[in-house]
Amino acid sequence: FTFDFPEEVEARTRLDNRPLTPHEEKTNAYIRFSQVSEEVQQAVAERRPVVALESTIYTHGLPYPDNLALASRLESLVRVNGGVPATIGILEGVARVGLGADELTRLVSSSGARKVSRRDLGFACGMTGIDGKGLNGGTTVSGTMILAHKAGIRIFATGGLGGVHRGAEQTMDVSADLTELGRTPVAVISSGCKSFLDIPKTLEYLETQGVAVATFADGRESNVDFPAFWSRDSGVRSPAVVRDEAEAARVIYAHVSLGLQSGLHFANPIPERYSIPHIQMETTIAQALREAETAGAIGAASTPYILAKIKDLTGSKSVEANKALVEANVIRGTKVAVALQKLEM
Ligand code: PSU
Ligand code: MN
Repeated sequence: FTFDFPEEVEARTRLDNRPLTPHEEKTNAYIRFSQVSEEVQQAVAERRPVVALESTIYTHGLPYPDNLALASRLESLVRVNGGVPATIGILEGVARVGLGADELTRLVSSSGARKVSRRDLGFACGMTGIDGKGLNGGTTVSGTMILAHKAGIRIFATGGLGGVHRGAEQTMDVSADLTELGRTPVAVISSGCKSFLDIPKTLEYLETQGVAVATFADGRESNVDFPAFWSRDSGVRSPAVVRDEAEAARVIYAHVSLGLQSGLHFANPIPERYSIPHIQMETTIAQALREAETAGAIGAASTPYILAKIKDLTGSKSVEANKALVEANVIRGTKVAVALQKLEM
């Protein structure tokens, strides 16, 4: 049987990529919860290399307008390397894949944007603020993966992954990024995870979840560590290595062709000249963790609090390193997307 909708509603349904609810069918009132930009839709349809970018690093990581500068820089890095960027976030209650320049500015300059992981998506899109408008939100790795996958995007580049927190055997604080990687077939390129987390437990958890984890070898033959964000070393051996972007693309191609529904993580060690030795970061991290505990920053507030403390303690050094590594990850991610497109042609 066929639905008989007004043309406009039909067009919007296609954009939103979801069937109408019975209520919407009956009333013809259509609520739009998500929207993929024309450019991204077209690029996905033409199988061009699209790279997803998250927005929590802007809403919860950097002040305005530094965050906007980084956001535009990352998008242009995707473009000059032959890809199409898709910055993802929640703007006025709509989950957007491919935010335009004005929309990006509105999101990253807004105060009170939420941090949106899988559990928060329904709230962020379903509730209204006291001003009666929809909410704004920066999507985390998990939130971004879900929306990227819905839009048909397979590559996503960012700074760092959430993980299993130290003391998780007491608090059970395990980032939703890890379970998302277990259930959503998107490849995330990042600089591993920060060592305020428990890296061995994080890798164990990813294995349990069936997540493919490899580190870019960069010419090293053996003893490659899983990187710890600011540090190329972590004292923990990476479960696997890939030589270059082409090899990463072949792994993704095989993984997806086998019908695996889990995700992949390719760790890209921070560029050498920005790397801060693991041992050196430990003192700073220990202090940040103590202060987080004193302040009672737990749950979703924990990661942003610890990150802000580390930023205070290390000053511009860690911020510069942070920007350098996310740029390197975006370039790498785009090259993987380009290599994947070649395999599929
Ligand atoms: N790690 C970083 N930088 C970040 C984050 C993690 O080095 O900005 C952000 C990402 O958006 C990540 C989220 O998905 O924090 C994880 O938060 P939690 O630990 O609450 O799951
Ligand atoms: Mn958590």
